[in-house]
Formats: sequence, C-alpha cells, structure tokens
Amino acid sequence: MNWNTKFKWYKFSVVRKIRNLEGDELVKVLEDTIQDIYDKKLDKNGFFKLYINQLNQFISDTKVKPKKGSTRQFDPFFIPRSGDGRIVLFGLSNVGKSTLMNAITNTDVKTGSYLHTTREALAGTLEFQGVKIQLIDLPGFLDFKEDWNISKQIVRVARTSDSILLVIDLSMDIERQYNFLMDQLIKSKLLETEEDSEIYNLGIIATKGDLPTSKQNYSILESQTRIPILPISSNNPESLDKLKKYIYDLLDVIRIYTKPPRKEPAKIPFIISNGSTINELAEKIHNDLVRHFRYAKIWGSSVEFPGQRVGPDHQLNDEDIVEITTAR
Ligand SMILES: Nc1nc2c(ncn2[C@@H]2O[C@H](COP(=O)(O)OP(=O)(O)OP(=O)(O)O)[C@@H](O)[C@H]2O)c(=O)[nH]1
Ligand SMILES: [Mg+2]
Repeated sequence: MNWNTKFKWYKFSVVRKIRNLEGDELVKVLEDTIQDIYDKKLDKNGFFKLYINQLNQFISDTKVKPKKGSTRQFDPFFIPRSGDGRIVLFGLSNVGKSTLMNAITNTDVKTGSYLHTTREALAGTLEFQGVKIQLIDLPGFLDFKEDWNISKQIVRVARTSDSILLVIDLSMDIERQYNFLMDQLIKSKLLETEEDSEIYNLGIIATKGDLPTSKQNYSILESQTRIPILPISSNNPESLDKLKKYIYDLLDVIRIYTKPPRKEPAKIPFIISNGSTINELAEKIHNDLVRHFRYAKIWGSSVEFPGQRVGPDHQLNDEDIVEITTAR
C-alpha cells in the first residue's frame, strides 16, 4: 500500500472511531491517535504532519474552557444518546427540517415560515423495523453565513451522529444550498472530499416537492451529487413512509437475535453496524463472551444451512439468529 492510500485509510479509521464521541472521550481518542501516529512512525515521510496539526487543533476546539467564576454551563446543544443510532438534520434555516421531524417522530417541534424557528438541538425517536433511531433537529444555517456562532454548534452535534441527513429545499437555489452544506462539512473536517460521503453515511432529503419549481430543481440536485436523494413533501403521507425507510437504510444497521442453547431466540434484537462479525456482536453483549468464545451457531442468510458452526470472524447478515458457545 502506498503512503497516500495508507494515509487515507488511516484517516477513515479515525473518523469511524470518533464519530460518536464528545467532550473528554473525544479528546482522549484524539490524543491516543496522535500518540499512535508517533509510535508507528507514520509521520516520518511528512504525510501525517498536517494531519497531526489538525488533530491538535481539534483537541483544543473540543476542550471547553469554563468561564471564570462559573461552573458547568447549560449546553442547549447537548443531547444524551438514546436508541440504536443517531441521525442529524443538517440544512439551512426554513427548509423544513422541523416539519419533517414532527411528521415522522414522536415529537412536536415548533415550525414556522420565518427564519430560525429552531434555536437549539431537539431530539425525537423514530421507530422502524424494530430499530429506535434518534433524530436530531437543529437550527438551520442562516443566510449561508458560516461565521455565525451556531454554525460551530451545528457541526459539533453532527460530529456525534452516525449519519448526517442533508435537508435541501427544492424551492430555493439548489446549487448554492448543496455547495454550502458540503463546504461546511469539509471545512469542519467532517469530510475530506465529497467522495468520503460513503464513509460518513450521508443522505439527502429534498423537501417541498409540492411547490412549482421542485421538479426542475430536483434534476439540478441529481446532477450535482452521487448521494442518493429522496424527494418529499410534508403533506404527502406516502413520501413520509418512504422517508422512514430511507433513514433506516442510511443508518446501515442489522438486527441480530441471540439465543441460548436449546431455547427460543430473544424477541428483541441487538442492533449492530452492517458488516459486523460475531466477535463484534460478542463485544456488544459481554466481554466474557469474547474471552471464552469457542464457536457460534447461526440460523439465517449468512450461512449455507441452519445451525452452521462459525468462528469469530464470521460476518453476520440482517435477522441472523446467533447462539454463542463459550469454553465454560
Ligand atoms: N409547501 C411546503 N411547505 C413546507 C414543507 N415542509 C415545510 N414547509 C414549510 O416551510 C416552513 C419552514 O419549516 P420548518 O420545518 O420550520 O423549517 P426548519 O428547517 O425547521 O427551519 P429552522 O428551524 O428555522 O431552521 C414552514 O412554513 C413549513 O410549513 C413542504 O413539504 N411543502
Ligand atoms: Mg426548525
């Protein structure tokens, strides 16, 4: 592997590691990453020099300095994680983020035809196919301004999410919206280039499909991006059903049912990333399972016949049933 490719993959692996972290946890992983680069002598050809600087900058941005005299401040953008995955709505103000959030989650967020209706981060849960998805509604970027205080917060929340949903208004200038949002992601180091969107699970929802210019604008958007786009209209219930499925697919998870020997499988599945192995499932259940692992038996589409024995590196498929046998 040449240095360029090595560097790219190293950065991808870091993105995957940090994308759900905040605060002290994030700082710790970033510091460990810098140490790892030095330990492996990756910086010796100069490829990693700039990256180390970026990581250091990221660390100082993340460390929140409490103001003199005050203890911990209330943070209107902090939302505890819940459910099986987190997706954030990322778009300009007034594009219909809160409207779509209300339509598909259990929340009732204020919407309005003026700018900046939403002023803090708000969470709602969307349940689909047995998976609980935490959807986060944020204020929109105002008038394509990026130096505005909240932009920083929006990006901070986006960084803690498993997937980012770009919300683009089909009744407004499409090219400008798309380029602005991609620019924000690249500038904030959430993405390196547009091609990274596959690594970061980016999706696009195009809103206000009912308005007159939407068809033409949709074609413009299609020509701008390789990310799959879902057009919706808040007053069309069918498009909202498609939206739920789109969000579920974007999260890219699989449902695994575990079972003890000679017993029925559990009713509630474990939700893990698509592509996970038995070992990654075992880590999620209990460390003892990893330590004393002997073999697993699988029923489902990842094996040739029901009850087939597999090792820890076996890759699971959606709805597999798994029985793990340990050495004791
Ligand atoms: N015609 C039409 N109007 C919509 C649609 N979705 C949202 N709107 C309207 O667009 C306006 C803005 O909607 P919001 O959901 O408040 O927008 P937002 O993106 O949350 O805005 P901020 O909170 O300011 O960032 C409201 O007047 C909505 O009724 C849609 O599909 N079609
Ligand atoms: Mg809103």
